[in-house]
Amino acid sequence: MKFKKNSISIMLILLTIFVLSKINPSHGSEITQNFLDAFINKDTVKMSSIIKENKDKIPDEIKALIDEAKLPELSKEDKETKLNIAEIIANAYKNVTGNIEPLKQVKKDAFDSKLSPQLHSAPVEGFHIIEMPKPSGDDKNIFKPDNITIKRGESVRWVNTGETEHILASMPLISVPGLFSPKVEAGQSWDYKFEKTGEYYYLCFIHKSMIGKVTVEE
Ligand SMILES: [Cu+2]
Repeated sequence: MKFKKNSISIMLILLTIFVLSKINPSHGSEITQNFLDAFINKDTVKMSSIIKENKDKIPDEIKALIDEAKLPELSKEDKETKLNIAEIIANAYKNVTGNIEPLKQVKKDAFDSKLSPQLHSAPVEGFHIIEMPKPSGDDKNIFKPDNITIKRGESVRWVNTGETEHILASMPLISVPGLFSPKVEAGQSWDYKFEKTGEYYYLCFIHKSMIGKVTVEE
């Protein structure tokens, strides 16, 4: 628990630094802009009061930012900035109202935006195969494929075809929980049978940018 709390506060600090370095004066509506001004001035009292005064409108503000982030003409950097701003507002909204749903949605969308298009995977001899290959050239460690849809009751086998070890874990907050592998050494594999439907968001505990998703349908 302590570890989680620490890593969440470190994430928030990193996010804050990142957003502060990217902010330009043209993000969203007046409410969003006022909130960002308060955020830049580290005026937490004002941030809370903006959320309180506009409680009913905030989920739509967040949704608008997410929709803007999906516009195809936006650069990757602008997309990330929009989603980061949405996350900060959603986080403040959660703190004021106790409603965590908008924050979950932002985090899911931010995660989804980093994945390849969803693939309807076909099992081979009872397993959907996801490789963890050796990084080549500029490539980082990845799950390949990183975004598959399977049926309930089916199994996935993660095969480490690379040279370094990996540990798979469900993302807190946004994932159906349950994925947590032991160390998967080079040349080894790990199997998991999906008994529950839903969206499983996961990452490698060692290489945090190594992410994947398994969607389990009925
Ligand atoms: Cu890894």
